[in-house]
Amino acid sequence: MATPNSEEDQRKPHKLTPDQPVSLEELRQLGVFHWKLNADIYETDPELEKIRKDQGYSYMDIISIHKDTLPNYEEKLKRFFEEHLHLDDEIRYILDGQAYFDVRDQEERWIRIAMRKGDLITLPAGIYHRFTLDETNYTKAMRLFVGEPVWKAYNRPADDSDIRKKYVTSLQGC
Ligand code: KMT
Ligand code: NI
Repeated sequence: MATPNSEEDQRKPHKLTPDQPVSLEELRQLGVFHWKLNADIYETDPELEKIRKDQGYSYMDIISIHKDTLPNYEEKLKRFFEEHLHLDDEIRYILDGQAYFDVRDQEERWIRIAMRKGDLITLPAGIYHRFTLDETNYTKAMRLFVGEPVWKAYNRPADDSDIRKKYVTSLQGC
């Protein structure tokens, strides 16, 4: 993990010097949860089945993010990298390739989360975040959702929205 802030190529690691690693515990305090699974068996994986059942992730689809497979690739990647939030949790499971999710911490710093094959992550509703491919320019991800998916993104600033207020309140006392 690292903290990107510069105008440099978004696909680069953007680690601070010296590097400032962020623990999974710190991510949990932001409401971000992580599992490591075996992506080679995702179609039959009982561990994934259990998570889906326990969390109510009834919906799933698979998105392949590569210039030859994703319609409107450039435009979508640009949109994914704009700082935004959603009204629901964003749940992504990397099946192949790799990518970065950036999330804001309590002090507005960016935390860059390097996602590799087998990483499943949940970003809470109301957290400001963004997504980018890395220099390999390819990932395949499963998108999970509770009920019918809503992909709508609210670009920052969305500070007056109920979901943002609820999220900010949930951080207090951490
Ligand atoms: C989002 O809303 O940030 C995304 O859907 C990111 C791309 S899906 C791997
Ligand atoms: Ni998002």
